[in-house]
Amino acid sequence: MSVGGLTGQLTATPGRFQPAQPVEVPTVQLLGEDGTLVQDPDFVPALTAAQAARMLRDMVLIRRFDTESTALQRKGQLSLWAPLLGQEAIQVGVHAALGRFDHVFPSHREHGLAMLMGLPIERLLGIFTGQESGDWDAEQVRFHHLNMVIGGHTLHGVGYAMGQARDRQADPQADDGVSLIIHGDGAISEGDVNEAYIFAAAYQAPAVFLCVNNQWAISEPVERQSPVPLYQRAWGFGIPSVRVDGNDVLAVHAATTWALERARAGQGPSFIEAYTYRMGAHTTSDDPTKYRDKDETIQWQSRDPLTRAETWLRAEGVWDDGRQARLDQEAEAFGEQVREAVHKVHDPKLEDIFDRVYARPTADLVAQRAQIVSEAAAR
Ligand SMILES: Cc1ncc(C[n+]2csc(CCOP(=O)(O)OP(=O)(O)O)c2C)c(N)n1
Repeated sequence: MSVGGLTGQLTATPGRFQPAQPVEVPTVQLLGEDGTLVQDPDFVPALTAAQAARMLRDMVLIRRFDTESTALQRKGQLSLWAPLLGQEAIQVGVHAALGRFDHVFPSHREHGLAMLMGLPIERLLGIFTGQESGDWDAEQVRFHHLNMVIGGHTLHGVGYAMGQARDRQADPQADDGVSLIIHGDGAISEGDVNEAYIFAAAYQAPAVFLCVNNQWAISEPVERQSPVPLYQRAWGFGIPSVRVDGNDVLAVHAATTWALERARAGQGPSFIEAYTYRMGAHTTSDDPTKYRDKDETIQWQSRDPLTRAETWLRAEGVWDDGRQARLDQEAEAFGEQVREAVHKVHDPKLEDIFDRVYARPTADLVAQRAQIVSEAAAR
């Protein structure tokens, strides 16, 4: 084809149209797979021994919550469960980095983080019995609705972050809360998510995107969705980004701290890709042996986030058999608590659906609520 004397032929100039070489994927790791510390010039773990030991404890309890809940589903006491086995370091690392006013907009697998933020476990289990609508007071818990519509919550999170920034513009005494938005590798293909990135970048929203790359969106492998590493996608939106080892609690903590500080300092959004692996099924109704190789799963077992943290803490002299035995006991008691919590799940009251729709309910809603209450009383 020739237009105005120009030919439409492209010459294959390396590096001009796409990278000549596959782009390197540097991954932040502070705790090696053998549990020894790794130096990184940009991220230095700043934790006391007590904080680090607390992280191990939290990971152990989250794993217990997850295995108990999976068993509850097998016993027919939950309709469904979305296991988080292998992703504990992300939820604990994030939790340890959060400030007291920060808000979390989760995906559908962040049960451990929800628990650490103080959401009663029966409310989480209730989501998976189908009795809980997730209408807890998110302003109070700072952990928003567990999102089942893939990616939709990223827009809510960015909108909220923009509100947080406006609050501070209007009142310098307002709190310093920012928003942390968690989504999966599959969510990155959703239109909503890409709109969220654009909004966050355009308005320099105090938002952190944490992409949990567990490599599978149900049966879709991440490579099919993105020929480039996910953290590099953020560059196209002008969002600084980093990939971290998602099975390394120290790396997740350090990167999340970095990103939250940027947001708090008015430097806009950041993106963290936490590279991990979903050890279990997508949910209890799925069979991963149908679509993925057993050896892949076995390989990831050697990168277990709990073992790595424990090995490191023992080498540092802040963990020993005595502490481990006490933690095992605590986990046993907690397991029983989870099994009891499933019996505390109640059906919601019909009139509750009107609560928290608006900050100030409209006259129509007040009237509808009153009508439902009186009809229920007359039955
Ligand atoms: C808008 C929308 N499309 C499709 C689905 C069905 N669905 C549920 S989970 C899921 C995969 C999500 O993968 P990812 O974002 O990587 O999160 P992960 O489940 O791996 O934690 C899909 C496609 C959905 N819930 N919502």
